[in-house]
Amino acid sequence: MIDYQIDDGLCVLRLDSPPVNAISLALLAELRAAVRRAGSDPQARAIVITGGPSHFSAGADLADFRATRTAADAQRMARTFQEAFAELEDCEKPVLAALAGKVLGGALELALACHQRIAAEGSQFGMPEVKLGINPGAGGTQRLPRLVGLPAALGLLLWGQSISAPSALKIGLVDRVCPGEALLDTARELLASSPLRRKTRERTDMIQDRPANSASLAQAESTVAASRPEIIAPRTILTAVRTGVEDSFDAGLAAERDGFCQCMATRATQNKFYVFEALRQAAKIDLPDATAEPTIARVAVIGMGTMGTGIVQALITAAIPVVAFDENPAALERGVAKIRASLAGRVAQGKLSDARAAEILDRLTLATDLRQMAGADLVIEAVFEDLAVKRSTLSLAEEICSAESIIASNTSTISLDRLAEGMRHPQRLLGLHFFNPAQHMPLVEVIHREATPPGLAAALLRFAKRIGKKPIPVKNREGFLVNRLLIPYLKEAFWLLEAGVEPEPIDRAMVQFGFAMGPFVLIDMAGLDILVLTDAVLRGAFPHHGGPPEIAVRLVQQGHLGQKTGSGVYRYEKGSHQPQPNPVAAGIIAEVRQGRRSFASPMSEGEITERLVLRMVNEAFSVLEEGLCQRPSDLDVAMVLGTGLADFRGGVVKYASDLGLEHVRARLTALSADCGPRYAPGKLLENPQSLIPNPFFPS
Ligand code: T1G
Repeated sequence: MIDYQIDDGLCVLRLDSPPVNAISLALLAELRAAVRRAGSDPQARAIVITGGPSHFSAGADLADFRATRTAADAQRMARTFQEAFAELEDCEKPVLAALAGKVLGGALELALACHQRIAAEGSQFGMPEVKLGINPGAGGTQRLPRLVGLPAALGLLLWGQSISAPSALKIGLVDRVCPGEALLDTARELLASSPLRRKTRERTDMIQDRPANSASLAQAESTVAASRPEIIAPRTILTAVRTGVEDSFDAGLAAERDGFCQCMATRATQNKFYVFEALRQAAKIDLPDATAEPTIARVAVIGMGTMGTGIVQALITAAIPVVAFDENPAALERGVAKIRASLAGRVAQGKLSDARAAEILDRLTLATDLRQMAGADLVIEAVFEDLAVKRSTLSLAEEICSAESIIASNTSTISLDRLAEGMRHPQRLLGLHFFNPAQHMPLVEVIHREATPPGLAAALLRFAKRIGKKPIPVKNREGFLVNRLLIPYLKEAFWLLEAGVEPEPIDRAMVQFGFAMGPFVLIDMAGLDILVLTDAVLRGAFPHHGGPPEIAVRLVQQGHLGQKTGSGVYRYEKGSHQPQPNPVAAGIIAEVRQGRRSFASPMSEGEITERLVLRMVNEAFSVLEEGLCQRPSDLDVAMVLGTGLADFRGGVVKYASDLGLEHVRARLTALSADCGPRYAPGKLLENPQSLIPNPFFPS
């Protein structure tokens, strides 16, 4: 794990623990021993600590966290890192960190404890701990402010974003930037010219301006005040930083350890770790060897509506040549104009160069003649969500493209078996369900049927990874994973309206629960017509879902489809996405309530949350019972990536597991008595063992 080399008076210690040089406690102990050895090695005038070209290190080994069962374990872990890095800092010989690739979390803290730092071009520096719901535990909250000052340090610690090598040089995080291949030579030259042993912990020049410090801390307080109460890491970071600046380095270290322990004990942090792991698990798909797979080099997309346009942009941005077809030339123009505007926006933000933007657009061919798609290896159908429209498009595509081509539908709900009826080669139809906006949303449901040859499913899963998406393999069934849960949830929200609850408290409750937006703001964005259409498909397959949500049906009948028509459940000023009360909707809601003899009757936030979230939970357990995904955590990953459900909830299945499945079953049974069979718990909940064990700190 630590490669020890003496090279002309320099002791080079190289972290060597693939794939990302994660710093396990074992590696840390080995590093400590190696530094001690170099410290007394007469051949070594100075020490260089380095790693691999793509990863100096991804930080502390998250696998070690699984063994963290108690607060004492967490204390011990943080103290071990802190003491190891303090010993390194006290080394009698100059220690220089030669950094390349990713330098994250505990790895950056290791570099901060070195006396000097140089970086290869292309390196990335970050303290992502806050994204895992923890504060750094290896001295980062103390050394970072002392090296780069409070504003830069708080930015890195509270947001967890990575910065580039030039930015790191600018804030003083590193002392030099050089080409990767010159890293060791630059280290040698710097150690020869200035063999410094400057201890970051003793530096005060960047934190001695007390009024400036107070101003930075006060500004950070307001940021932290806005963060979710469940996620305490921003607060513990601020407490540790403030203690270290206003009291002492050692007091700051103690506050850092305490904060680390408090974070580790929270459910929110446990769930963030669960989602981190679940995401990596989801990527592990048993794929047959690629030899049996068709190559996908050229792609055709049929339909340049909202989804088609987003899919085309995602593909050409991922270096895939695309032929985009739409029978309506105006739709083609609108689509390409949208892509141009989106790319121009990224150029304006400095995220893309003009040349790259032009390169991306060059990969796009617009077609008004279907025959132009003949050479495509993959044809993606992204036309309107209607069975007949999709079927005729699929059979047209079959006529045009070769028998070897894969045909994929971007349907969000319709069974592929129904879409394949009438196709000449139905076995080559799969689902490739992107999420809106497709150019940004990471999730893709890759849907396979009984008849799907494994090689085709594998080819699409690999293809989705190739274009930078997070694919989840799903067995074909109406609604697949996300919409199977989301549509009943949205429908239930409309039933709460009928029952007398107002839209605003329902939306507020779901934002409070952890969704990026409430159900009505979401459906206004996606379109109420989509809800009515997809619900019709699900009702056909799952009659126990109950009848159509009447308020939604009436709004659609009267043309209130949501943002795209300026009004849905809410009203929208031209060019604004800010929801305003919609008197028309209020009128329809009152009429439907009257018809149901129900009146405005408030419901507590807890009741609203239980009603909506347990509706998804029950559907989730049906999905697991039907074996539609490889593992329960895949369903959680799909809901977190596909619906904006916050990762601190872990996902719908994890949430139920945290509530306790006995309790969930009892609540569902009670709700089914009031609301009907859509809440009746399924077989999987009949003998509920804990489905997803808690990663650490058993409750
Ligand atoms: N520990 C253990 N394994 C890790 C790991 C880590 N920190 N980071 C990545 N892996 C594994 C990952 O599970 C996968 O394994 C493989 O590496 C490739 O990862 C004391 C407390 C580094 C940007 O939060 O953000 O330091 O699935 O598929 O897309 O204060 O992984 O192949 O078996 O994600 O190229 C802080 C977490 C730790 C960084 C690479 N560090 N990692 O992304 O590949 S806490 C982080 C990442 C800490 C100190 C504190 C990303 C990546 P497998 P990958 P990638």
